[in-house]
Amino acid sequence: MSKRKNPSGTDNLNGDFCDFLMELAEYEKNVSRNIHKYNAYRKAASVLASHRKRIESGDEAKKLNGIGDKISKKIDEFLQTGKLQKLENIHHDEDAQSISLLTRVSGIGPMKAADLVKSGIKTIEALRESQNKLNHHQLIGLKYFEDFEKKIPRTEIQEIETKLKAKILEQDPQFTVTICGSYRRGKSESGDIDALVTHPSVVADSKKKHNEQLLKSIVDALSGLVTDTISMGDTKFMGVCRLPGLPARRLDIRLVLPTQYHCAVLYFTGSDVFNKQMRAHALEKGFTLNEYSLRPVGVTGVPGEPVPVSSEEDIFDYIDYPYKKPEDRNM
Ligand code: 8DG
Ligand code: CA
Ligand code: CA
Repeated sequence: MSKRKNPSGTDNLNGDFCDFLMELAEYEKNVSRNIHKYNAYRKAASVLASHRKRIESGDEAKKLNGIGDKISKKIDEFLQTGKLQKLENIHHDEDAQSISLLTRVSGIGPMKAADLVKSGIKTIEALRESQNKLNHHQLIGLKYFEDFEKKIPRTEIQEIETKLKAKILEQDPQFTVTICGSYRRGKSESGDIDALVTHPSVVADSKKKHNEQLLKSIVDALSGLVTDTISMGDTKFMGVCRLPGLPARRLDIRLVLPTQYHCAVLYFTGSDVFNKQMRAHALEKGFTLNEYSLRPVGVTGVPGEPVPVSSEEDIFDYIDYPYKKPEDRNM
């Protein structure tokens, strides 16, 4: 039996189903570009992962929230034959495989990947011969393709966090910095680094120019750690960082308003499945929650003014949702 864990840290007794559902999800996102099916497969995988009993039939699975007729039939097929014909077909579809491969390059989305495959570019080597077809982000994605495929060990992010905070706070001690994403959820490895920064001078009516300069001053302070810039605006830096002798890593830095900091930390901590669940709960309680604010929704359906939030716990409190530590948000 598999040793896969579910979010509550117990063994995932349905790990083999989750694996094929996640593979189907990726196919729907990258090849079919059907975001609804992508979400449906991921939701089903998440529900099965936290189900504390091995599922023994499609009918049994169907009783769970988020598993309908189609997925229940796939579970039966998998239980009876040990495989799924749909996945077998996908594995033998060369164009589908090429599209999936090219979407692994940072900056190449499903559309661009399909375009490239249509024009005969089907491998990373072929892409290296056709760099004129790529924009700045995609070129960096290609340059670091092998590095970006590697997971980042937690200890390495800890080291980057220490350096990042030291350099930013040295610039101005009024900055607040939080590394969010899977790292904040306590994962032992992460795909990239999601940093959030705020500063008292970032106010609702502050000029774009001011925020742009502030973000630039942060990135300048990180010279030596940051090696490439993918893009930089007034609220978001996308780039690359690396520690000496180690692979290059994707780093995003977002500059947010102090009043919106906790909503942003909550949102960018994720997981995105957890965010969806929490947003749905907020709606049931008459609130709308996003990366910026928590707002009551009036009877007319029009959101009101944001409620004041001074911690992540506040947000849970307002909507009567039992507080979950970041480590318990790994759905
Ligand atoms: P990873 O990098 O280790 O693979 O995992 P992650 O840190 O959970 O994922 P991420 O893609 O870096 O996104 C960071 C958080 O942002 C995520 O946990 C929740 C939030 N988020 C959503 N929806 C989306 C979305 O559509 N795109 C991105 N990039 N982030 C999202 O809730
Ligand atoms: Ca991340
Ligand atoms: Ca990210």
